[in-house]
Amino acid sequence: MALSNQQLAAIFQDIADRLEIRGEVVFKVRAYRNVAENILACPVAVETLWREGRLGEISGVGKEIAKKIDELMSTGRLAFYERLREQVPDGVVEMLRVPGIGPKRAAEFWQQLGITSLVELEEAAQQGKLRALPRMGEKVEQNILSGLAALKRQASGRLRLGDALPIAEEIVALLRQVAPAQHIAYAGSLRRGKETIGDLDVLAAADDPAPIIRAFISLPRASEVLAAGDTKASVRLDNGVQVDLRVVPPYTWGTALQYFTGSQQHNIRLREIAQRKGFSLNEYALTRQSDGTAETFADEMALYARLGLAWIPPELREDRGEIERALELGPGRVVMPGLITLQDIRGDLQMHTTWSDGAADVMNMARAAAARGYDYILITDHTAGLGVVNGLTPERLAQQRKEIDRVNAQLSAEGVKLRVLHGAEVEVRSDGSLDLPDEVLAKLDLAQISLHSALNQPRDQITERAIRAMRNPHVHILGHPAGRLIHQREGADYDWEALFRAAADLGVALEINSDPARLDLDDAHARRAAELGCVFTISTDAHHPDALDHMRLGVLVARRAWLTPDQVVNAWPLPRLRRWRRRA
Ligand code: DGT
Ligand code: CA
Ligand code: CA
Ligand code: ZN
Repeated sequence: MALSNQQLAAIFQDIADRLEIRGEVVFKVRAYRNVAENILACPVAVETLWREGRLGEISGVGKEIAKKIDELMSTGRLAFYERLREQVPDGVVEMLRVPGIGPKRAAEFWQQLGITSLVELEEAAQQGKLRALPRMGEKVEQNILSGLAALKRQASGRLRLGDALPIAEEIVALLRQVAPAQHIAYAGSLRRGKETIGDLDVLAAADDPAPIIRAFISLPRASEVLAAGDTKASVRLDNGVQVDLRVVPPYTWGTALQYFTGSQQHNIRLREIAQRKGFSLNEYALTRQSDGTAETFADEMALYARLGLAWIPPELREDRGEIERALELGPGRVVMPGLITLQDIRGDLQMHTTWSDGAADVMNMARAAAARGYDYILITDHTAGLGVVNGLTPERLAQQRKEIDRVNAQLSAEGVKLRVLHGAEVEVRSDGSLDLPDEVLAKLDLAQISLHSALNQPRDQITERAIRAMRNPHVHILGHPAGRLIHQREGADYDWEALFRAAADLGVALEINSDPARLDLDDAHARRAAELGCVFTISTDAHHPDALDHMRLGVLVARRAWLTPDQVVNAWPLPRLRRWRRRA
């Protein structure tokens, strides 16, 4: 078993990490770290030194460590290390990769909160659970969340929509302070609402670009200026994301915004249309090829109109049929004018409270939702089958109903229009049976079902399982259908066509889960489901009042799926929702 110096050093480094997390005395931990460094710096293969009995020549290698190297070299294993790996979970060591987390913090998260993976760490930070620990506050949680986002971005090269959006908004707001009267907007895949973003594209209109460029390259979060010219610049942010800025003259705003919004496929189609009319099209102008006269456009609508097209919402610009629709409708019109918007949303149909793994009680979630202008919310705490959380039994559900009745009475006494509905996120067991008996389900205002376990079942089995669960007449919503986590976990391998046909047939709504890690269903699946006649819910799955703001992410997914309010159950007034509940 030949171990390279790097491999050996990595083992000792890992031993040091795990010992430190376990709370070992400092000098011992330092001894392993020193050895790891000295092995890396060693010009000779440690294996050679070992064969020649010269391990003592490596600085820091005493008797104890020499014995360990000997065991590793001769057997390829190290009993001490294997025991240590059982004692300290890999997921806890992985936390050290998050900027701002050292062994002490990792140990606290593990021992005080039972966190043993990055996924659990992220959930705990989002739910505001870390701030309960000593010397930790909201700021630390925010830093950990942005550190986690940076890690994920490194792994995939792309940032999740929910992580990119606040960053872009902050940049736009800061630039706007410099040039308050000008157009400033993000473009690119973010404006189209894609679920992941490669880089951020920011566009500004100004006669004098200099102050905007200066403000951009000195953004507090910019750690590196990649390029800075008279009208464009690029920076890298502290979390590794690249941001490109273009400043254009105001009279070309429409042409530039259209071009930099993309998608590339959409732009290619648009250029073809321009060429057929005898023009060339770029980010500056539409230019007549016969005589070179250039037309510029101050807004996008005018550009689309000049090409004979209706204006197309950015979320649809993927060359998935929107150009054909725009040609049919013609200039001055809008493609899918009824596309769902955040203002159409009247309620949120998935959230958790302190009854299971949420951070706030029913009343606080209700007040937070009322502050967002909603007419209703559905409380959907986990049922007991999920195991890991404080899940609801039929008895506790009955108690929860009483609390919800009290909250509703209080809200109505205060003149608040919001109503709290009683639901549950019911576990679908691996055979498709549900975690609550029918007579309990029947008492809920709406029942949502979710699969959290055995997501890797073969296609036929998991499809059958979900359909069996949806056949229960008390079931209304299938939560986060794929069960995917962006950058972390592929979803279930359904026969999607069969699943969607069954949902449409049974009148079960499919959730578009707005959690930044989920966005599930995704845009393509939701669009296909809609074609097959399904209806949807757009929910936040909030475990904390602040997470109710994720609704806009789900709405972006729904817009990319071409959905209208008529297809989204929680865009309906409460009486229509109640009628739908009693469907045959
Ligand atoms: P991303 O950043 O990978 O998430 O995707 P986008 O769509 O933001 O792509 P990006 O940042 O490379 O470029 C922004 C937009 O600029 C893109 O959507 C369309 C436009 N664009 C960039 N390069 C080209 C090009 O070579 N041809 C055309 N037609 N458009 C381009
Ligand atoms: Ca981009
Ligand atoms: Ca770009
Ligand atoms: Zn939960």
